[in-house]
Amino acid sequence: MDRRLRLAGAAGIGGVVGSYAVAGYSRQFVVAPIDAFVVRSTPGSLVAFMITNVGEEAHLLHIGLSVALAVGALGAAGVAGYVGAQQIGRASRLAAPVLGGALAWGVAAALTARPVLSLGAAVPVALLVAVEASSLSTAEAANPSAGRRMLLSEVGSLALVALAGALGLLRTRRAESTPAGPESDVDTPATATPEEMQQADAETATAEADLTEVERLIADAESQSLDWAADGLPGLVSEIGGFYNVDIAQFDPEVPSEEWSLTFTGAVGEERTVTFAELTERPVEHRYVTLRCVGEKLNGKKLDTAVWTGTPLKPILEEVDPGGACGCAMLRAEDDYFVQFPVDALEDAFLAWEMNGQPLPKSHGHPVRVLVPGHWGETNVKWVSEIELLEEEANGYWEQRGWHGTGPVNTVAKLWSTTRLDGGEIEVAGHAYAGTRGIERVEVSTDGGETWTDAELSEPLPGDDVWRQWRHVYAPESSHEVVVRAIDGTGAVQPKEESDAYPSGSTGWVSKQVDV
Ligand SMILES: Nc1nc2c(c(=O)[nH]1)N[C@H]1C(S)=C(S)[C@@H](COP(=O)(O)O)O[C@H]1N2
Ligand SMILES: [Mo]
Repeated sequence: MDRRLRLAGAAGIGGVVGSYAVAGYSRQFVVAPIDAFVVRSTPGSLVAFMITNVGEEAHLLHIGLSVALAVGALGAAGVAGYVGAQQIGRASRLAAPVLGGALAWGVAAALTARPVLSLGAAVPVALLVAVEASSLSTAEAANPSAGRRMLLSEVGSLALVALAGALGLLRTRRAESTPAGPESDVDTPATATPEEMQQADAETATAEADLTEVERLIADAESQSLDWAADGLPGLVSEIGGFYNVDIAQFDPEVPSEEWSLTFTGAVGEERTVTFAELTERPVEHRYVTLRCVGEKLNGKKLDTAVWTGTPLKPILEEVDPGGACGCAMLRAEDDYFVQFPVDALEDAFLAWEMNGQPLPKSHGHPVRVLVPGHWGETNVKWVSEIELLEEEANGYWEQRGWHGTGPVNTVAKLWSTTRLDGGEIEVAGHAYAGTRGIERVEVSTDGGETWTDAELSEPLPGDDVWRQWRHVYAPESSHEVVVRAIDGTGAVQPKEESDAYPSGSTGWVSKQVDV
């Protein structure tokens, strides 16, 4: 029994590591579908608790569980093969690894639907079962060198695990550094058809033609950024690599542009499917748009801005003649994410395929995402695939889990940095955002909220859904509490009353104790 458990552990780890070596940290990794299942079956209240209290590290928990489940499944396959072969009879030295490997292959292929890549999981399982079968027979033969051979095989396995791990890491890095697109997709055949090449050319061409315009917008944002002492804060346009990320799935969908399409279904005059080529031929616009996640803490950093390139959704929507009694639509995506939304609120929505002049990175929805001005991050559906016009309201993914995140964002002024300047003065700085209401003023109090002074603000960037930077420098007299609040474009002061992110977004004023 003990031996079998050890074999299961070794074969399971070998299989998972082997799969990682060939697939990297992608959707083809055996752990990915298990993780999707784990995430899907986690109760909403637990997810909300994790997001607000544990944060990003919570991912480690479900990924850890999913890896353990994958090890268990592949290990069980290996042991089943081994035991099965023993039942059959004497031929177990050959039969065991073949059977064990085949079962592991079946498990991996069933999970990932990638028969060839599943060999990466199956081969190590077969090898480890083979080692066990042969060590058992040598042990039975009381071979004096059996102990040494066992040790050798253990050291050998460890080395293989390390090698496979390195391979997988390399593969993951490479997949991340190449912009997500046809070239980084495993399934793309090596020889592209003429249409495919044209398609790829068109995509690069739009990227190039737009570059100057986008570059100008990025340069404008740079020159309008406040000149502050603060270190490590985003500019008015966030770097792609620093742009926050929120995904329901740990493994992002991989959707080549030429395989992408958006279908309008449900209560429409006529069902209609738009391809990537059709979409990018429509009138192109570049917009500064800020996104903020409803699940972030009051002074959290799930707030970023990019220059997005895309086309307005409204004209396309009008072409399909939308109907439906509720005046609402369900937006669906390739990762089985879905958001329900009033059609009116989609009036100003945007279908974006570039971010800061680059094709959308995989993690931000490649090839096309929705941007809805002024609404919480969750409405900005990535990898969007379907817009269904509904007759009746229905809950979206997060709404099913108790969140109220489809409405307009709350007003917030972040206090992201407190810097002691050389002269002994203190600079406080951050970003402020109020969606389409815009930021009118930011006020700072250095006496715990008794008196308020206007902070310096960056010039507003064009667009109706962009943050602003604020900064205030003062000479402290004694230890004190600094508080910051924003006033939006309608004149409303950011509400003082404090609440957690769950379910409607955090509220309150950010404050910080400063000791001098
Ligand atoms: N398809 C899909 N779209 C999605 C999500 C997702 O998990 N899947 N997350 C949403 C949430 S909660 C937020 S806050 C934003 C984050 O966008 P980003 O990852 O590009 O910053 O995307 C939204 N769109
Ligand atoms: Mo979010």
